[in-house]
Amino acid sequence: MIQLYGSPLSGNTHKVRMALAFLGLPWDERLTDAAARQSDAFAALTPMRQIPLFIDGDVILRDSQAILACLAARHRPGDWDGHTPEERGAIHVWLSHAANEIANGPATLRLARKFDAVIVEDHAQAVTARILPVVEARIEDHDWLAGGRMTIADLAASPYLALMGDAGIDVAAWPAIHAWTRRIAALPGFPAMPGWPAAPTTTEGAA
Ligand SMILES: N[C@@H](CCC(=O)N[C@@H](CS)C(=O)NCC(=O)O)C(=O)O
Repeated sequence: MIQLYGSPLSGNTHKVRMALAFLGLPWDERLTDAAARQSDAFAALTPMRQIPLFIDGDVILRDSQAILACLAARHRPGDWDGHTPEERGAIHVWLSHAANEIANGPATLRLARKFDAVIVEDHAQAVTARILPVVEARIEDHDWLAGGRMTIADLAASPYLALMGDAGIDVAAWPAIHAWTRRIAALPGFPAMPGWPAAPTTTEGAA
């Protein structure tokens, strides 16, 4: 069975958790807290000592974006990872934003607010101010980040935007992003994550 080293409040872990749940794949989640990440046993599995870490038989893969790409290629090729070269390119734009601006902006602000991490606040605020309007503009008139359906772009980019309230960001200022994260929460099999906005109710959906 697939093993996923992660932690309940890790947005990066949640990217993989969502993919596994939407694919209907069983997995065994191994709680890997800060102490466990520093252990020699964990370092032997991944030199970065970071979660998420995905293990399936002989395959050991780190980095949430890389794990999503592997799962898409295995289980939803040409769908979750793009139908055409252009769509693939568009998906990779968002994988890069997830690993760069979203990680260094909203995710970093959340680390400080929720976990007391020491950060360079001005930099995190500046990166956040740059990326949020870009996501909001895309998602204002599209349901999904790339292509006309959910792809790994949405799985990679959404957790730290769904959790922006934890980062001290005013959710009301970003209504399209908020609605998109709720759309993701409404997908069949969505695994719960503390702080993720709830799926729309049936009444809202009918309105
Ligand atoms: N690029 C990696 C970043 C992973 C990451 O930053 N994980 C955090 C938890 S969400 C972690 O393990 N932090 C501890 C550390 O960096 O030492 C990914 O996308 O998976």
